[in-house]
Amino acid sequence: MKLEHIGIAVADVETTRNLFQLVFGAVPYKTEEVLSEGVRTHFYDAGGVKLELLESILPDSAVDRFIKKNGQGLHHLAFSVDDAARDFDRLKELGLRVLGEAPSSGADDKVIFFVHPKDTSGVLMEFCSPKKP
Ligand code: CMX
Repeated sequence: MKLEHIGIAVADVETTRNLFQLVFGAVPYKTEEVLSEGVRTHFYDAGGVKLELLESILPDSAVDRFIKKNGQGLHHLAFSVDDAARDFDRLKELGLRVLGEAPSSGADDKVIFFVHPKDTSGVLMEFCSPKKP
């Protein structure tokens, strides 16, 4: 099991970026939009694991719905796997509700998929593997 990043849904990304800069002197090493997920992502290196700030850029994106329902906060844990496509099929065969028809292209050069939080102890889990060259 390898934790790759922690996703945090933020309502006002500038406030959180300023906080991280003030508290840790940290700035994102990458900012990237993932239009298929309706988000802009801001990645921090937190020493062996990454933090991903998630800013909704489309109305009714998963993050927009999450913030409207819960407010900003911890959104998901992402685990690194060798081959997201293989694990997508494997977890589906185990009876878990994998979300979407297939893994998709995510931020930070990853192929990603999610499992419904109701099947994973209430924590939304992402599985990601490096994009093949
Ligand atoms: N963590 C824990 N529970 C969550 C959750 C989250 N992030 N998001 C939703 N839930 C819970 C809801 O509270 C709800 O529980 P109750 O039925 O007890 O109220 C249940 O899951 C269903 O949620 P919903 O609000 O009714 O439904 P949504 O339409 O928002 O769908 C989900 C939820 C997980 C299927 C959807 O958010 C999804 O497909 N997520 C995967 C994609 C994603 O999250 N993308 C954003 C990140 C992109 C990135 O990192 O690049």
